[in-house]
Amino acid sequence: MEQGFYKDSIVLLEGVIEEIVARLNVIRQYKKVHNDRDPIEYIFSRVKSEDSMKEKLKRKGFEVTLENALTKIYDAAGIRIICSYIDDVYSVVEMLKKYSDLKLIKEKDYIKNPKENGYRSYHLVFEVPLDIAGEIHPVFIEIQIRTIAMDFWSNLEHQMKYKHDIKNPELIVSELKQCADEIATTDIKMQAIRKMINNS
Ligand code: 0O2
Repeated sequence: MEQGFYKDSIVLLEGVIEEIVARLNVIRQYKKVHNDRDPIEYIFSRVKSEDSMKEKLKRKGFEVTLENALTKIYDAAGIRIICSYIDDVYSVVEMLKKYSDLKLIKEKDYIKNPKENGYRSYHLVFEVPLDIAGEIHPVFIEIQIRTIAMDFWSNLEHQMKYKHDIKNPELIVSELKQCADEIATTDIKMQAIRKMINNS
């Protein structure tokens, strides 16, 4: 088997993703059979690419080593949960925090406190005790939870990172910021309309 940057730790990173996605899917099924609303629309997951990990280690001022990738950077394993409504985002956050074996390492509410560029999302980092044949391996995982609209925006904004020859970057940044604010208003309105429909 070809050994990349993550070497045999790739098993831990893929394992932690599988474990958390499986837990989430059980809750979703459980809600469905009990006629309860499933707050999740889609779940995406990935192990951070080697190039992106090396770039992030350098950006954060760490030596490019596997040890640092697994202990200093928390998103080698990542899950993104996409919800329809802002309320759903917060209910997924609460759902995840109920797992008593997961240790919450970092929490950032970029919905209540958006980044200057307009980025909105809820980030949680957990340390997961991955049980492999009775041996416990602590593994970090970053979980990003956001609405469909926030996801649409951040995917487009993310493309800016990889384009270095953009004409009019100031215009694009300000257009994106305006879109982020409009999207936030629409997210709030959509939720209010849904409540009105449910209550009527
Ligand atoms: P990539 O290429 O998406 O993986 P910090 O707490 O600031 O020291 P960190 O890990 O940068 O450290 O935390 P943060 O702010 O929670 O960001 C983690 C990830 O969130 C990023 O990973 C992005 O995936 C996403 N993210 C954060 N800010 C933005 C933003 O402004 N725009 C977009 N599109 N995504 C963002 P990476 O490794 O930086 O990038």
